[in-house]
Amino acid sequence: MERRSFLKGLFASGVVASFPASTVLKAADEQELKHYYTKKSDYQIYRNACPRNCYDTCSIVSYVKNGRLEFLEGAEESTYTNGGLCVKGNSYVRRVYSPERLRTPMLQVGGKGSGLWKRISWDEALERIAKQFLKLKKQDGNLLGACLSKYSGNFDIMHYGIEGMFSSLGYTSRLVGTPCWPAGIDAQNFDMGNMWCNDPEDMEHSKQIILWGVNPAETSIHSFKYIYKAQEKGAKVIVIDPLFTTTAAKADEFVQIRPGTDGALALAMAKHIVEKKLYDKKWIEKNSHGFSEFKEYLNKNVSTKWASELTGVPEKVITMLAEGFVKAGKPSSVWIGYGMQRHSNGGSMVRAIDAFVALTGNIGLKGGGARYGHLQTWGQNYYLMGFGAPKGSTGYTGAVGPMGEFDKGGGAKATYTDRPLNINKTARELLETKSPEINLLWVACKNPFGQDANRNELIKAFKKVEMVVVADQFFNESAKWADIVLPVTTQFEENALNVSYWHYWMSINQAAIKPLFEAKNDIEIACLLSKKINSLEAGSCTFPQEYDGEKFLSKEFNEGLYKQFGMKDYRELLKGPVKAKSGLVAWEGGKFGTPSGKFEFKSAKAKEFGNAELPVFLEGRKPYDALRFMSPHTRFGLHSQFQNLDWMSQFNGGEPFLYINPKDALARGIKDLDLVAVSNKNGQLELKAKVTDNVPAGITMAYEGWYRGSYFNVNELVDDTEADMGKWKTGMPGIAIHDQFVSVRKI
Ligand SMILES: Nc1nc2c(c(=O)[nH]1)N[C@H]1C(S)=C(S)[C@@H](COP(=O)(O)OP(=O)(O)OC[C@H]3O[C@@H](n4cnc5c(=O)[nH]c(N)nc54)[C@H](O)[C@@H]3O)O[C@H]1N2
Ligand SMILES: Nc1nc2c(c(=O)[nH]1)N[C@H]1C(S)=C(S)[C@@H](COP(=O)(O)OP(=O)(O)OC[C@H]3O[C@@H](n4cnc5c(=O)[nH]c(N)nc54)[C@H](O)[C@@H]3O)O[C@H]1N2
Ligand SMILES: [Mo]
Repeated sequence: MERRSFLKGLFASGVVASFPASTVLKAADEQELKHYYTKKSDYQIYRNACPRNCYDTCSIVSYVKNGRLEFLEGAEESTYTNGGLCVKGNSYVRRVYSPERLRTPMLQVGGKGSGLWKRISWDEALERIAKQFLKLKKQDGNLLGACLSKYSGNFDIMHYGIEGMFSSLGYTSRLVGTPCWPAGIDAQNFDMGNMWCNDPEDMEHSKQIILWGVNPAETSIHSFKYIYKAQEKGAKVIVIDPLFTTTAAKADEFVQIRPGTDGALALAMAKHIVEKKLYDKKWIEKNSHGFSEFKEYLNKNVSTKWASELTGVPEKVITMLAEGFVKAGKPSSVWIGYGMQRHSNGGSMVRAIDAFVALTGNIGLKGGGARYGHLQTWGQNYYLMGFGAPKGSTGYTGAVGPMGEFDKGGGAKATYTDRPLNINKTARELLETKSPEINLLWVACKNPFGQDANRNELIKAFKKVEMVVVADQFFNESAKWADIVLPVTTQFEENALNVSYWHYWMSINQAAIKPLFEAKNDIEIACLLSKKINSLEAGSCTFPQEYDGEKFLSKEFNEGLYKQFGMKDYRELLKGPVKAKSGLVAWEGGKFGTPSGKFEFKSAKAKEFGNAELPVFLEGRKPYDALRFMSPHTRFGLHSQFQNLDWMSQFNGGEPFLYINPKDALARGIKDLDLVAVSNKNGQLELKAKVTDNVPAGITMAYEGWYRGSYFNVNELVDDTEADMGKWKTGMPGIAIHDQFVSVRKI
């Protein structure tokens, strides 16, 4: 931020050359100094956006000179981005020009994992892939043997054209669901009828904020200014987390809880305010359904003593937390983190927290709410998804569910669909799916080896599939196990459109520079594949055959979107990001999207999906090894992205650590920075230990991520155990990423 405001000052004065660089900028390298001596008018300025899977989805302004991206700033028009980028955003220039970017299509001639690669032309790559699609169709009578693994490497709207490419080829197999937030999505849908939260910018009006299992100081830094503003106005900020996080360090109070027990805490808080008659009786009577049954459940099953034993939180703290939230007054808010629900009982924890917030009457208020996420601004046309399967295509007719087999029972049903496979069990699905087996896997915007469970099983799975295609910017471990690698562009080399699942801004992304090397964007690749496969066998693909980024982008807008954003033409976005004009307060007036139209303490829908009707306590997974292992997110990377850059590596030290409590370290003879082996039934990692009481005894932690020069992968230790919810709205249950256990020893 400092550097940005410095630059801003320089630009405001028009010319920079008068600054005595030697005194002010001692630390700046030559590359940086160049900017301080130039006029803003020397640059071509473009609008861009960060398309990564992140709350903040920043609006970017980029500065280009002689066709080269020189530097970036956060857009100032967005009050959320507010002119500043995070450490990752500021490293983008290096990402674009990274010497390690994939440059040309490649074929692994020695077979998967052999490391024997040959550079091939785009034409050869596409011909090989097209022929594999045609072979499978001929052999199986359908394209269910082709599978797409795509998630969140790039979350811009245009990239849904990758799914569109698959739909345009026929009915295929899809790894559906999400490893990210599904349990909480279902929970909020059961309770309120949608996942919908307020504009984060209104947190500044909150009288108290509980950050419950969320770490915005690392994962949503732009939200923090609103938290600080609330704090400055006297709001207490409380963090509930098993780990003493960066966010906890900035809070007024930190409540350290045993992982997976938050349901008990929230229910005990609910019981306490019901007992003390501190709940919002009027709101509950008017706007809720099933309160008396919930109250009965609390009376029979919940006590602060019971919750204290389970959670490790003293009874007094539980009652103070509950009373404090009510007494702070309205509006007060709870931000429920995605990290918290990655447990076998994650959905039930979110339901319990929702119930507590509802009891306090804080839902539906500006500055209030049980905040989780929203998709209110995602009403684009998804134009590239709409072309449909070629005439005569057949597909899946079986039950929709994990491991579901293609029903060959005569194809009695007239309608075909794609075959859904579970994204959280990718290895298992690739190995076990039959009739037909998966023999073409297309991986884009996804790094299964970095981010999916059962890494060692994935090696077998990738080897089993006849052809694996990985489209990426970098040679990650998924690429290592591919047959064909396709180099893709960064967002600065393509047209795109971005919205957030947290804030309410929409940003356009322009092609600021030409594609580097032979890289092509995913949608152009789809067009080229369409052209190629149709040339081999006419009528094989309905996807457009000519790429036109601007035209495709223009097709995303509709009247509803224009109305919501108060726009007449999408080109208005070229002047800067635009914020939605409506929907900024979730559930205003107590009108909910549930069958009863009320907040449902008692949800028939939850029962339909095999969950309890009420927000009840569900016990977490039993330990299967000595210490719990958690793998949360870090500010220096976004999943497997950014930490592979040389800049970030220099900045961050570039190596992973196992964080372990002094007690656990002492018991194992481990000293700070000793090399340790961390192992369990799934695999083993070797890394240095950091002995710290930021993690409590009994818990170890390593940040997820891919580090430069290594295939280090926390998912070596993570299995594919399911979360309790997610199936309804995302198609598959979530994954219990933090319910893992390990042994640790010095090596
Ligand atoms: N152990 C553990 N595992 C986790 C998590 C955890 O906390 N702990 N978090 C989970 C969560 S919350 C999530 S959301 C997932 C994320 O999992 P992924 O969606 O797989 O995550 P990324 O590493 O962000 O992106 C995947 C790849 O997309 C590539 N990419 C970027 N832009 C483009 C593009 O335009 N086109 C193409 N073709 N590729 C592109 C990147 O280079 C990267 O290799 O991970 C999950 N896995
Ligand atoms: N810099 C950066 N920003 C990111 C990302 C990134 O990788 N890097 N990823 C983006 C994505 S895809 C996501 S999903 C979000 C994730 O955003 P967050 O949810 O903020 O991040 P996590 O690190 O997954 O988890 C948050 C916290 O949950 C805690 N937690 C785990 N189990 C429990 C529990 O049982 N109870 C409680 N109370 N807390 C628990 C962890 O200790 C951790 O501190 O961030 C987004 N933003
Ligand atoms: Mo995520």
